[in-house]
Amino acid sequence: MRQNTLFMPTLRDTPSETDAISHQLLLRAGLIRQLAAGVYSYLPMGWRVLRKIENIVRQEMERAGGQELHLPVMQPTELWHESGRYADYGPELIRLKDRHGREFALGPTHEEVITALVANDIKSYRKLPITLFQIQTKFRDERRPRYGLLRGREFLMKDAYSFDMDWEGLDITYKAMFKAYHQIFSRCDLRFTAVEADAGTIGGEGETHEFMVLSDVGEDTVVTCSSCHYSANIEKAISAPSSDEQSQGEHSESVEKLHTPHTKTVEDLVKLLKVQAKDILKTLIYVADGDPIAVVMRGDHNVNETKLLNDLGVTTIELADDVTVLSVSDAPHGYVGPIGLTIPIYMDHEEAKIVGGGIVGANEEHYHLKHVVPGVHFSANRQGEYREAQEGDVCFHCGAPLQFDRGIEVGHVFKLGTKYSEKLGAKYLDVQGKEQPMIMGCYGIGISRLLAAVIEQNNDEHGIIWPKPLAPFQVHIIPVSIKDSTQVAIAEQLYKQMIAAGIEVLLDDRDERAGVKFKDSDLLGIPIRIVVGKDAINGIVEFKERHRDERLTLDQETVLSKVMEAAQN
Ligand code: 9G3
Repeated sequence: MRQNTLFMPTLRDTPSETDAISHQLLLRAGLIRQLAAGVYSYLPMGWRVLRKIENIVRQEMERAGGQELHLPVMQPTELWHESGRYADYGPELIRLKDRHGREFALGPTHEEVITALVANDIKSYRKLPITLFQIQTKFRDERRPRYGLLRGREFLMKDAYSFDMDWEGLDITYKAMFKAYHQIFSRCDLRFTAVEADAGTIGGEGETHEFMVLSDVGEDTVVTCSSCHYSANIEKAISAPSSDEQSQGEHSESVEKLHTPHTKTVEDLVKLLKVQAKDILKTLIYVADGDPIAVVMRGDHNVNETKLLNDLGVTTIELADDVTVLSVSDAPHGYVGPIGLTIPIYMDHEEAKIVGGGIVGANEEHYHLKHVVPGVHFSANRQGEYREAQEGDVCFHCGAPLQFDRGIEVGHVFKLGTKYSEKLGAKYLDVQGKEQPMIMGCYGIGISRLLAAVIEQNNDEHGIIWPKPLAPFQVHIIPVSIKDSTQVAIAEQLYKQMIAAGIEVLLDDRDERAGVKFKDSDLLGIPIRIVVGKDAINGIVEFKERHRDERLTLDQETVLSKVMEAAQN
């Protein structure tokens, strides 16, 4: 392609209010433009890369046995009523009415649509298992779209859905998808890790994994063991406090009432009583599906609300407001304690080990109680895994230190079981002629998010450094001055030669200063650059790769073979 005609509006300066490097570079290199918050246009260079990502995904999904189809964006909301999810997502589910007043949702995902489709046309075990996938625009009205393509309101997703006869079959399909995901992210030259994830409200009955690209703009926290390679999203991660973390506390003495004025937080209490946070047992009041509950947690630990929600088997969980706190404890939060509460008390099984007793709220404003021993002075209705893993914890498997990294979720695979097939009637007749529900899985990759994630991991101060399989072009030919007829002639000759050899090549035929050409070339990040400068008269050109500083001077005749060899590896 000739750059003079190419629609690639580069920006010299960093656009304001962009807080992710990928967002800045996508805008500066002229790959995307924002139409509205979280809504983007892909310009030619951005679209070329997106299509390359799509094709890698397509190839690997087909290699894993998936069949590509294409589902509508407009989904009758009857399906969402049938699946019972209509009310689950609130304003995030974008709805509209057609001219007849019928309500549709703009598809945020397609479990309902695909399951209704399969329910209609697959009835026999002979047609199972089957995995169908699409690459489709999704709509999710995020409250705060941000970081450019990393969290948009309209984005491109590959979503696949599998239908098996039984759980054993699903296990085989799940493993095949898992392997395909490894292939996909490896071919995109990404550093990624698969982590155990929380099945969340999608109600997956089985395991679920997320594929995370490590990056400091990632919104997820990944907990990884440095030795046994346990890895999980912090929403799900379990860990053990390091042994010296165990609260020593004094041996158990009788409970003592302390006057602790104006100590609404753990920090206030630590300061006033000159104790450590781990000697305090804080009592948090939550409302779970409308009912108040108490969670008792060590002062230096945090509640993992996802674990709490899953353990209680409720749909919603949130911290109680001040009125609710007063109604269950007679004291404002900060002075709430477990002794005397009449609501259910949940305690993390680690907290139960607080030897020597801890300091708790006295359920009386400006007072706390000391030497309170769980199981002696109060008992929890239930002990479970409610604590959020934190820095300093050790692996519960092998005791090694845990690492905490931020990650961008680029893929998510789920074992769904019968959650949708039951509701939407996807049943098949088994070999005995008996009707059985299909066992489903679903598998997503954020395609547009992947484009941004690749840039997050492949950039320097000059711009993007595309992994070769994804670059918009393989070679960038730059004649230093288009006023020099020799340089233009040789550049054109090399350009035609490479096109004939099937190489994707961009020729910078613009009438621009050399500096501008080189800056744009570094910004766009094409892997191989051929500069045709003053030595062209002697048939000498310069060869440079974007990810290396070294420059080679080559005879014009050897350029093609050098490019062919460099383009492959
Ligand atoms: C909604 C809205 C947002 C959503 C969903 C539904 C996330 C929703 C989970 C999934 C699960 C998998 C198939 C591909 C892989 C992920 N956000 N999820 O179901 F109505 Cl507004 O999408 N779906």
